[in-house]
Formats: sequence, C-alpha cells, structure tokens
Amino acid sequence: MTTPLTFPTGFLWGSATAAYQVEGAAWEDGRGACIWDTYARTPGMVHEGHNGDVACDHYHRYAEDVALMEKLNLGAYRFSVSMARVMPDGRTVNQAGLDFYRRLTDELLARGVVPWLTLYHWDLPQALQDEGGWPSRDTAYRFAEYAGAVHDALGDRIRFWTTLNEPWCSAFLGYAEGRHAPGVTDPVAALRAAHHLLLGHGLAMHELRARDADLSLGITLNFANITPADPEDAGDRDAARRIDGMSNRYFLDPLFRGAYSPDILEDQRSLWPDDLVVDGDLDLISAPMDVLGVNYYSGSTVRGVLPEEANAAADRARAAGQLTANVGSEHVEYVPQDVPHTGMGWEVRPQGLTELLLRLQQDYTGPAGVQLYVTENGAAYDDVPDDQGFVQDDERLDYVRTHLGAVHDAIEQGAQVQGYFLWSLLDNFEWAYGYDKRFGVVRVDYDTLTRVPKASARWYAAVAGSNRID
Ligand code: PNW
Repeated sequence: MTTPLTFPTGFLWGSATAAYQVEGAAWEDGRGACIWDTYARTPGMVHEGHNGDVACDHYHRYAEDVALMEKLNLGAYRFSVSMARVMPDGRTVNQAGLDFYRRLTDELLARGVVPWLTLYHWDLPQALQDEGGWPSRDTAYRFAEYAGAVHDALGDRIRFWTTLNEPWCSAFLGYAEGRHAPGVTDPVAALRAAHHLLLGHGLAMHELRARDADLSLGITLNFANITPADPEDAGDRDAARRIDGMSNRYFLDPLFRGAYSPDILEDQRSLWPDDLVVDGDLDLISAPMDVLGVNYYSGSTVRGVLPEEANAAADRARAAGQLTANVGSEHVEYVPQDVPHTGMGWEVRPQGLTELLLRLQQDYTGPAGVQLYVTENGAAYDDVPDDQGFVQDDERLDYVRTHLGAVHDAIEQGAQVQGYFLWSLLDNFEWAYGYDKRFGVVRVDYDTLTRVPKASARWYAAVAGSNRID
C-alpha cells in the first residue's frame, strides 16, 4: 500500500475488551457465577485451568486503564457489561454491579473517550444456564429485561449500544462444538441457541428503542471471508457456499432480510426443530439497526469432500486450529494457504477484510442505511518482553497496519466504515487458551498486573492522533 493513508474526518479510533476477559473481581460486590466461571473450572476445558477470577484486574484498575487510553489517543473504548454482575441470578438487579459501569463510563467521559457498550459478550449467568441457557426461549426474555436495566442506569451517558457480540460463537462454539462455555455438544441445542440469541437481540432492541429513539443501536458479528479452493470445481464452490452461509449469512439474513438463508435451512433440514420460530420472531429480529459491528480476523479456503470423508476432514481441520462448528455442513475440507499465520494459527488475509466490508455494504448495510464499524481486529503473537517489559511486536504492528490498509481500500471503494476498534487494548483471558495467547497492544504482566504499551500501541497512538498511516 502507498502511504500516507488518510482516514475520513471523524473516523473513530478505539480499542476493545470484554468483561470476563479483563475485569477479574469475579466474586466481588454481588457478582453471580457465569457460564465461563463454571466452564473454566471444568477440567480440560481451558489451557492449564486458567480462569477469569483476577484477569487484568480491570475492575479495580479501570481508572489507570482509561488514563492509558487517553495517553494512546484513543477516541473510543468498546467494553462489555457482565450480565452476572448486573443480574446475578438472571432476574434481580444488583445495584453494585451497575455502579461499576457508571464509574467506568464517567471516567471515560471525563477523559474524552467515547464509551461503546456491549450488553453480552458470552458470560451468561450460570443461574440462567441451569434453567436451560440459550436453547431455552425464556433466556431471550431475561436478556431483554437486563438490557432495560442497564439502560436505566447508563442510558443518559452512552450513545452506542451493541446487543450481542458474535452470537455465532455463543451458539455454535458453545452448544455444538463445546469449545466455549457451556461446553455442550448438541447441534440441535446450537440451532435453538442461535435463534434465541437473535430473539434476545430483537427484544433488547425493542426495550432500548422504547426508552430512547436516538440511541445508535446494533449488533456485532464475526465474519470470515470464504474462498473455494478451485473456483472451477462445483463441489468446492458448494463447500464455499455452505461455509459462507454458516460463517456469514446465518445471522445477517434474519437481521437484515427477516428470513434465515433458504439454502442453509435446507442443509439443516433434518435437525431444525419445527417449533423453534414463533410467529412475529423474525419481525422483532429484523427491526432496523443503526450500526453493524464487524469482527474480522481471518478467512478460509475450502474444498468439498464426500460425506463419508467428513469426519476425517473435520479432525484435520481441528488439528490445524480451524473452526469446524458448521452444523449441517460438516463435509468440508479447509485447505491451508501459503500465507503468514498469527500465533493462533490463523491465516493473515487482509484483503478478505476489504472484500467483506464491500460485500456487507452492497448486500446488507448500504440499502438499509446502516453504518459499519470494525469492532474487532487484531492478532496474538508470541511476545518476548525485554527487562522493562517492553515488547517490540513488529508482527502485530504489521498485522494491524495491513488490515487498516484494507479498511482504507474498502472506504475508497464506497464502504461506509466509520471506525475501527483494535482487539485488544490489554493482553487478557483468551477463552479456551487462557492467558497463553496475548492479543494486547499493551502487555500485562500477570504476576504484578503492570501494564506496558508495546511498539504496536505506540504506533497505533500515532495513527489515532493523526487520523492517518504514514
Ligand atoms: C473474538 N474463532 O472471538 C472475541 O470477540 C474476543 O473475545 C476474542 O478474544 C477475539 O475474537 C480473539 O479470539 C473469537 O475461533 C473467538 O474463529 C474464536 C474465533 C473467532 C473470534
């Protein structure tokens, strides 16, 4: 890419975290157990039995962290609210939990950082899981009540509200693959969870809109650009269609078109519970949004395989760190590409982000007048700190630089992208990988909890401060 690249005036430069990954203070001020507390304590589920009890201790160190954001020229902070802090039993409001998010929000506003609130980033109260979790329709209603309670406490000071982060992960990693909490491996439960997550989104949208018509409301989805190994091969093209359906269209179509993708419904026909979708659900789910949050890390090249080869192909994909949570579309081979890989083993494919943003703009958000924000993008690498704890993380810096170039390309070609949130501000609890994988642009020493900005943070601060890449 040729530099400098200047971004549109007002482009929002931010960073993102999530409650369970950074807060710690897991048993303070009345917080209830969430499904990740339980999952992390289940032997064999999380790397070396790590959990979020302390994490980055952001719950106590939020003021220091917000000061750091200001120093790094960040214009916005995307954080999530822990439902288990606010409704420990899934029903009763815990004022002390809400108070924390008020303190955090006030600190952000005092330092000129726009608060960007996500209501659900995977930490369902265990009490609701015990009543059935997301496969149970009631959970959607509990979530909407929770959305209303959070708005009652923070609605006067926050403009940007996201209902769910990556419902695909909650539903398919959580209930089909079992690689995320609650660790269920039942494809039908996953389809139920996916629908009730969408319903919860729709009901929460309704609650929030009713309270304040001027909020900027939306959802964040994870996407992956999918390419057929051989575009001339009908089997490969069909594999790409199916995986694109599961990875990208599964939530987009109900949200923006009011209907599940017909081809995916067909693939899942033998599994789909016929009492799942109730009249009126899709109207709620497709209520107009203002913002679509785009999380992008990588893409995949796929090839069709015969159904009888499906299990072997899935095992190879799992061994290669690929995602295999493709209910109804298991007979696919992921074809590794000769490109650099991040510390997660994910292929570095920046151009996929340009293609994705343009496609979203053209097929979904543009016609609906919805603004795009990249709500997550970033990379884990094996950092090597010096004596001072400083990390010269050239690979991460380069990953962010090339992906920002891809965002810039998309904007030049007409995509309405209004901002970018780097994942993540801090090294944090990387779900099943525990503290083993580091995504932060700021290093966290987990013994002392000291924060030290890495080279990527210094570079990103310069970009955010000047609105351009030199
Ligand atoms: C996102 N995958 O999760 C989440 O929103 C973050 O909480 C997380 O830390 C970040 O990406 C990095 O992993 C994902 O397997 C988890 O494709 C897994 C996948 C994608 C996103």
